Amino acid sequence: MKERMLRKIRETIVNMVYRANVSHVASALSIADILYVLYFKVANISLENINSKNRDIVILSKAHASAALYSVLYHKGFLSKDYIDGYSVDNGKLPCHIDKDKSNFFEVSGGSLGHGPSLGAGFALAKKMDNNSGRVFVIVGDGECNEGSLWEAIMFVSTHKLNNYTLIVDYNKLQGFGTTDKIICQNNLAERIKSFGFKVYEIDGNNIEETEKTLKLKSKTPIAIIAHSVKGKGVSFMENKLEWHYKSPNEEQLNIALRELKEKY
Ligand SMILES: Cc1ncc(C[n+]2csc(CCOP(=O)(O)OP(=O)(O)O)c2C)c(N)n1
Repeated sequence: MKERMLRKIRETIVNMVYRANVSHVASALSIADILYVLYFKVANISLENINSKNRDIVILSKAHASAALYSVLYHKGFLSKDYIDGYSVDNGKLPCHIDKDKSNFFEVSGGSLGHGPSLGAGFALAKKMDNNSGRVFVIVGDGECNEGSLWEAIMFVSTHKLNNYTLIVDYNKLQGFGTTDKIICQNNLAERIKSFGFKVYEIDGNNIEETEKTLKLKSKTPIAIIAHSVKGKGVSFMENKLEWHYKSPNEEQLNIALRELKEKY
């Protein structure tokens, strides 16, 4: 069955990036499915409970892919259209990288890679201390795993046995200037994270059913999900193409992308 929302989310992403003439469209398309599953099927976050301490927390640490988060929050009804129209334009409501003060639905600010995992660890520890049941989901890129601060967070989460913490690695094998294996190889990521006492799953991060099933699992230990994904997923000429980390589509490319999305989703 086609999940129409996946098309809408992607259409909004490519339109936003085109209008603002900014980078990171492929990074956003890579995590559109994960964010959709989190906000529409798994995470306990709603208009009603947004100010409650007991709700879940979702942190997009690879915040350069903010267009995906903004699009999902818009389609979920958490952000109004004027936010989307004001993405990365003068006096607009949404900056390219996430600014937590712009909406209650942004958990943390982001842009400098490697900070989300530790911020998430703080939320997870606080939830444990408060005896509250909420879970914390942190999404990082595979290139972001090069950051030492990510490993500090993993050690902290493991020491404090924060089993309400789930790290999701968007493993699309590309980063800004090359393939992840050539820059700092992350091939044995699952074994390394496992060695810190995490329960680790490897999934297809663009498969909705598998992603939903895995994100709903609970464990006595912290969880990490290595989500194998395709950078640029859904637009053939962007898929697995390094240059689409930085390029923005022109009008012709936008129209081809929108046509393709209509066919696929
Ligand atoms: C600390 C830090 N160093 C460098 C950058 C610049 N930068 C932005 S995106 C990016 C590549 C990230 O790659 P990855 O985490 O694999 O994400 P994806 O490929 O999904 O975009 C880099 C190096 C940054 N934002 N923060």
